[in-house]
Amino acid sequence: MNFKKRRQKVFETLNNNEMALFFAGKPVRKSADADYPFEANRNYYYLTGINEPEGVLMLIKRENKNQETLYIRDINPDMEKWIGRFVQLKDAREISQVDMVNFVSNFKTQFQTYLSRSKIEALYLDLDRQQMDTRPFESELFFEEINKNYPALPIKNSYFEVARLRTIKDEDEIKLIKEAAEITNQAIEYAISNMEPGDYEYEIQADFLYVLNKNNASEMFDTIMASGKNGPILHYVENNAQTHDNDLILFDLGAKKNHYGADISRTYPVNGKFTERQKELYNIVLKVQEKVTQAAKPGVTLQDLNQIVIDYYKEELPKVGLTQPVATYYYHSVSHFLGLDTHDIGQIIGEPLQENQVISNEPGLYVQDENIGIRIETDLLITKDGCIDLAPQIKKSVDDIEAFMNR
Ligand SMILES: [Mn+2]
Repeated sequence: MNFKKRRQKVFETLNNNEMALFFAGKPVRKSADADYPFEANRNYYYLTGINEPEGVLMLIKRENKNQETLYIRDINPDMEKWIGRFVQLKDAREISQVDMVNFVSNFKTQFQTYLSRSKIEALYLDLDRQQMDTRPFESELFFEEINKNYPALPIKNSYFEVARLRTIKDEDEIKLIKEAAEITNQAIEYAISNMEPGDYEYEIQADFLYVLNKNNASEMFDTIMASGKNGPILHYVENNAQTHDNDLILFDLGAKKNHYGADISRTYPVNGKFTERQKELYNIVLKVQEKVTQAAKPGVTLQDLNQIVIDYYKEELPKVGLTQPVATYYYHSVSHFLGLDTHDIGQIIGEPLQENQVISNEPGLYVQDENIGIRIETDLLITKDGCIDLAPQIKKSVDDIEAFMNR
């Protein structure tokens, strides 16, 4: 990964004598002495490649030079005996391609020196806020401290610029998403090979996870295995119901490896054969997914893509007896960005797609009265004049699915 090039792009958004800081964050306590599994702030990771807590990346733009310093967690030999080897200075230098790497215990002193003895005209912090009332991230806590102690220093927000950079994927990122899609494919095929009516959803999930673990991969997000009446619940993750003959089961899942993952949905007949009614509805969803793929290209917005689904459903659903408003049967939208985050950042409502963005294509159809939930999702790379499916190998036609499940 070319982390240096990414930082270069951040420098391009700074003026001379401006400083930008990015924080890795700290583990969040779960209960007693246990923390939630730690993952570094993704903007910090995106710019450094370091997935450890406590780190700080400092960028200072000067007239003739871009100065980069990375502060990593101090080595603690006692803790290393408990939780394993910490990233060392040399490792951090190699991974991040930052020449000046230091321990974070030196950060505050050096930061103070920069502010008092060198010209810093503004400070950029990565002020990521999705909702009014969530727990503040490290950057916001630092903002409060600076605001109090350096009231004359202008603070600016780098979040939107970095988010914008993250929407454009480089070759390495695309390769990793494709690899994750292939592991996802293998795991799905294993799970549906073993699946039969009467299985509990968690048993099918266990087969999926088995293949992920065998590949040293994990879940991109909590796996959804929603059979029968659970299908219409968009983010159903309990996965504890028993399946029945003639049920559909909706998978929404993805493998994640090296921080990148796939976001895939498929819908299967538990017994290996769609009923006529299931087939009829399934093919409507599949058809509209193709239409979205045909339309996805630079210049088009995600709202345009969603409108394709709504317009097609308005025309087709009444023909199959679904006469309520479309929103009764389809209550999400067809696409989001995908990257280090499943619902990746950087999406501005109404902004047209650009080359090298990666988006999901996931029309769904949910008929509660009939215990039917169908979603078919793949991931698209936007190209110069169209798009490429990053997971074409994951079967989705009725014929391909039935042939595979009954082979
Ligand atoms: Mn999705």
